[in-house]
Amino acid sequence: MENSQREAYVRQAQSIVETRSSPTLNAAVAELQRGIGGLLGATPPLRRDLSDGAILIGTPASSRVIAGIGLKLDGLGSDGFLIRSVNLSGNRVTVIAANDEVGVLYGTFAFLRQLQTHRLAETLNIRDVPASRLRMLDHWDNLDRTVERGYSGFSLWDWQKLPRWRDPRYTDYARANASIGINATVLTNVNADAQVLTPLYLAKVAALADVFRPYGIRVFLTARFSAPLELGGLKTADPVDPKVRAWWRAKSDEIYRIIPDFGGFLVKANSEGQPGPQDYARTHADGANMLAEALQPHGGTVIWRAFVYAAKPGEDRAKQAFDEFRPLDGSFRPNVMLQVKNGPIDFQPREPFHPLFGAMPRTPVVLEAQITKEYLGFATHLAFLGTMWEEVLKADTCRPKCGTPVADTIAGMAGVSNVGTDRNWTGSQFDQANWYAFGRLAWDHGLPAREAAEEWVRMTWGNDPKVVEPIVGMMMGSRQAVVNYMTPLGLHHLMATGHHYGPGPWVNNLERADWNPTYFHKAAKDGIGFDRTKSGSDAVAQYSPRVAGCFSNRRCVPDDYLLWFHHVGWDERMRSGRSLWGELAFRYDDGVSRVQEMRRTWRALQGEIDAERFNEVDAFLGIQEAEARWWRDASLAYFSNVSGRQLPEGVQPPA
Ligand code: GCW
Repeated sequence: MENSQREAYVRQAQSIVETRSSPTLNAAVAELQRGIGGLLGATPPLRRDLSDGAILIGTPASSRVIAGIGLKLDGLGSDGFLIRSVNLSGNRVTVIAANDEVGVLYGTFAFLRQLQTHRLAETLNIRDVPASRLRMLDHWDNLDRTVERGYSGFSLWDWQKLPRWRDPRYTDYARANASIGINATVLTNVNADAQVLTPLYLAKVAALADVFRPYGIRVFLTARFSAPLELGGLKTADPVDPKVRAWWRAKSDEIYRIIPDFGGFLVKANSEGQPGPQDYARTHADGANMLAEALQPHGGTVIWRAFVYAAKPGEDRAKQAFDEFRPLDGSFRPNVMLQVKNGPIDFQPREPFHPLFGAMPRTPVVLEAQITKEYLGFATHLAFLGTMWEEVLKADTCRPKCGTPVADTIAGMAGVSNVGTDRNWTGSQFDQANWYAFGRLAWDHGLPAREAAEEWVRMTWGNDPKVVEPIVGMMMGSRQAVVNYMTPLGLHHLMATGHHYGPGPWVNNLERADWNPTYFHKAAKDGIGFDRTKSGSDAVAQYSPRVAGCFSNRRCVPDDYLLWFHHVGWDERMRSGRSLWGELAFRYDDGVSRVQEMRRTWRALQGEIDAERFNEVDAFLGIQEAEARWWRDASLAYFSNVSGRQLPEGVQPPA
């Protein structure tokens, strides 16, 4: 930073004024002191009185000055905040104000972000309110500390040492989350273990909740539907059985006695082998409502997942969640939310938006995204997901009318966490950006992915345009690179079995038909792609008529979703003028070229970045390039075989 700029910033951060101490306000003060001290080299003292250059933080209840200066706090809700430069008795003061203390904390982090990205204006006038009330991380952490689909070490939750040892990392986790607006965390895997609901574990959960509370983060747990059998010794978990209902009521009373602000339960039921109400011929609504009733007196919420595909064997897997849940709209209790994955299959590099968005007007819907990169190359492949989430948030549902993007249909966002015990938290330097961008987009659904990327780059790698521009560029193109070398043109679920790492489009022998890559690509002599139009599974009919009309129509459907919705002949012409086979080969090869380009861009930054992180990223990009080739070569070799077509000229032959 230039000296003159630094001095200007220092003049704006001379002291901090907090007039009532509380855990959350104290946390805000600590962040300001540490942040400003670290960034500007001068730690502002905490004062009770205002003077020039003070930062005054608080709520109308905590500060008489804030209550008295006519700030417009209505409409900010509990989480929104104002940051204003004001003149108070001749002193230039920055006010960070909110209705609730947690809003002050969010404002504090926003102020620090402006400072760290060198964008702090001399006169501040910021008003910010989150788009959704629920901004949640879902951990798929098991009680033995393994993490399902986790690529960054083990679970942060050290159950054995809890509750008495509170690892300082829990506080840092809470700080990091609060800094991006996350306000809820589900500690345990949706493939749930009932043990977490026992008194032994609940005491540990309560300790974590205590650490997170000042940072505005509420704790949720996953509830195994059969817990009344496993823990309660009952003979059934049937949701209409009075004993079962009483068991859940007592369990929730017990939880709230020790965690008064407990968030509630997240439930995966009747999906991939998990127990659920359908085991007793009841509906998802019966199950969710039973838990909702138990939580309701305490203000808790049931978040029920829509990721199911079991009910009608043989039905296109993409259709099943919609078919099961749409008829239930209106039958859930008010404290039930429905959590829907961004797309209808399963966190693929690209999917069209899930048809349930906009189709459940009487049910609060939470958009579930996967931050951990199960299908995008785990921790080593660089794939910035901000662009994926921006794409889904912007997608027009045309429900109830066109001009209604997914963002306007949701009541919250949940991200499957990529956080673990690795020293860098997320398994790679660049995967931190996905945690960051998730939080920022959950807060502001309209934030451009590029902006989230740039903020993160400035705060992580530096503010020099020499660094910012190339790295943002790499990030912005990275997800499309992965799409191209793994599953271009709307292909999906071609990953190797079980672990989902590396190519497996030839796999055709799995226990369930709808786990096989061949089920999804349907490549044969005549062509490739899943016909989901009327002549096929008719999954398109689940979208609004306008959207369905476009996806069904070869002239309207975007190339990106072509083979998701259509079975296309190998020689058919594409928009590019190439044949489908030529286009497929081109895209696979393009995916590899894009990774090579990222590598070159990164190499050119040598010397601008500390050697340790530079070398790690460089090595990871090397892995990504080798594996992009592997994907391209293996996939094209297989499809060339099935189609009986040679690789077009200009595309490198499989090694
Ligand atoms: O993406 C798939 C994963 C499973 C996961 C499941 C789900 C937690 O392969 O590991 O289980 O989705 O979302 O429930």
